[in-house]
Amino acid sequence: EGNKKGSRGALVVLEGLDRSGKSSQCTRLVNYLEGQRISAELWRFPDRNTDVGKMISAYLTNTSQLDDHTIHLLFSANRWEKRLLMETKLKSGTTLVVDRYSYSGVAFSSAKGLDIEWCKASEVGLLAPDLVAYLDISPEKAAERGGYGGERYEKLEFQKKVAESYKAIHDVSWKFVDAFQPIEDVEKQLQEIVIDCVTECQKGKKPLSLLWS
Ligand code: 2DT
Ligand code: MG
Repeated sequence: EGNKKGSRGALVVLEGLDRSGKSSQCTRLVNYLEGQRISAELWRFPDRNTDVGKMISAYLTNTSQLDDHTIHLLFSANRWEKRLLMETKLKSGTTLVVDRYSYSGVAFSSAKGLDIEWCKASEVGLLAPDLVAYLDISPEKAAERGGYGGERYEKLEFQKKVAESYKAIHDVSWKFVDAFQPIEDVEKQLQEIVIDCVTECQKGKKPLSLLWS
């Protein structure tokens, strides 16, 4: 792994509304990749373990109040502080399966009314994913699954705005997966999409690129 020139791991991002199944699918995907003898790690943003992540967590649990721009920049900072490690891991041949990334950053902040271009600016220069898989489910169906916690943003009305934001920022490279299917069907589709991407990156002909492109 990672010894052939240019060979590297893939940066795979799962996006979607709350309760779309991202976290379960990320876990299943990493297990699958490991079963295929592919070195893989599960990452998630926000990473609540860092100092910045603790500020984010306090905001999400309504323990602290922050200006919309301020929290947006903290979410970005939380990715910037992980950027170097991310690059090191990818170059050493490890595939990263990431539960939310810059797209959540832009979708959630712009759903609050912030300008999309302003939201993107703090993400420019972060590593661009090799694949974005969007777990597609309507806000209503996601809400019916229950299990919204008490966190900020976990409300149907706001999730509807986030769904609109995702529609505004997605591009043709995104893979949309119907997330209302049985969990095993979603899992199978993701495996097929992801294995191709991992194989391409292993071949070493696809250099890492940067957001926002
Ligand atoms: P989780 O429920 O996945 O822990 O996310 N969010 C996330 C943002 O507003 N901006 C970001 O950059 C990221 C990564 C989405 C907690 C909430 O944080 C939102 C839901
Ligand atoms: Mg959540």
